Amino acid sequence: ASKAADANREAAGTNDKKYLSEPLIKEIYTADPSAHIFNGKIYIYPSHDIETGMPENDNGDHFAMRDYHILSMDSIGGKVTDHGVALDIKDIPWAGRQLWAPDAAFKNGTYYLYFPVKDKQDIFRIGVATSKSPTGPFKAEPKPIAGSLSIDPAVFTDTDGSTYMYMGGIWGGQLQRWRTGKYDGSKPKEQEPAANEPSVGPRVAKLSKDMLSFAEPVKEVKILDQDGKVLLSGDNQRRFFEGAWMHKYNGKYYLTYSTGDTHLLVYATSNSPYGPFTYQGVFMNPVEGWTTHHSIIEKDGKWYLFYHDTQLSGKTWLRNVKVTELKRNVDGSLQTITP
Ligand code: FUB
Repeated sequence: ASKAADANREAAGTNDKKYLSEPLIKEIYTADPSAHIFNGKIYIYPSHDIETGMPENDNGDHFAMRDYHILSMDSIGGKVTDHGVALDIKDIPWAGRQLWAPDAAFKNGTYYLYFPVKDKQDIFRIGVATSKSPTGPFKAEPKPIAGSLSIDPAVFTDTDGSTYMYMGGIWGGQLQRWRTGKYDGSKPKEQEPAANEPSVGPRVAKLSKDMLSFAEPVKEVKILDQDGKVLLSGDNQRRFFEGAWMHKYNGKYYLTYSTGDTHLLVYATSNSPYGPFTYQGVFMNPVEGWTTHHSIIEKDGKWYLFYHDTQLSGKTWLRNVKVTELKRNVDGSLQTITP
């Protein structure tokens, strides 16, 4: 199967569906792929999954990753290169454990790698590291971004040049512990608001020109149903769980995210990057494995979804990244992919 996939990979620019559902790389386990195009080339910033023997629990302790490898390819279906270790947890001065889903951006001639990791008090914060190359090595700033919280940074640059970071994830991602604006570690780790209370929204903040800090206080993003009511915490087929991504299409902002314990990728749209967003529907049904995490890019007039599943290992904490085409209907709505 691997040889067949490699043969397909060599066939330049193939959109063969079988190839597109193959793991992009089989030598290491990778997850949470944040894809970007820099200088016409596709770069993927994934988590690097490893076996650590940590027990599997709702807090995500079994995701105990320690470094990042960046992948690149010239085209969808092209050869995938693993550029080796780009940042190691031992080189992040404030880090404790669990290097989770990263993202990247390019501005001012510099590449920025944004990453969530627990600090030495076991609280997730988001850090930033810089490099002159999209593949690193990256040098981490001495402290986390002031005001940052939780996990899964997704960095989006709008058509006017403003850059925003979306972030957050509940349960092991700790976002539910920030409801008062301060971290509250007193409650059980997976405790959400009551089922009939508003769900916990992802957070957003505009980045400063230097890309190393927030230009404004972090705000909660509201996700509403078609009647304009905030999605409830008990609505776990639709409420935000983790893994936000942002893209813009025909002037509209598309917030895409995972529903976590119901394993869906869903989307909501708005006329503003701050929202409120209105829930629209599911665009990907559950993959193999507990987590589902994605990114979306446009390349040569087509849209692609990068995602992961557990095809190679069958273990939820040892994942592999993949890519497939994301199609839209004429009204801009996303077609549903069944992996
Ligand atoms: O990879 C660790 C965590 O699993 C990510 O931060 C989440 O989005 C989920 O994919």
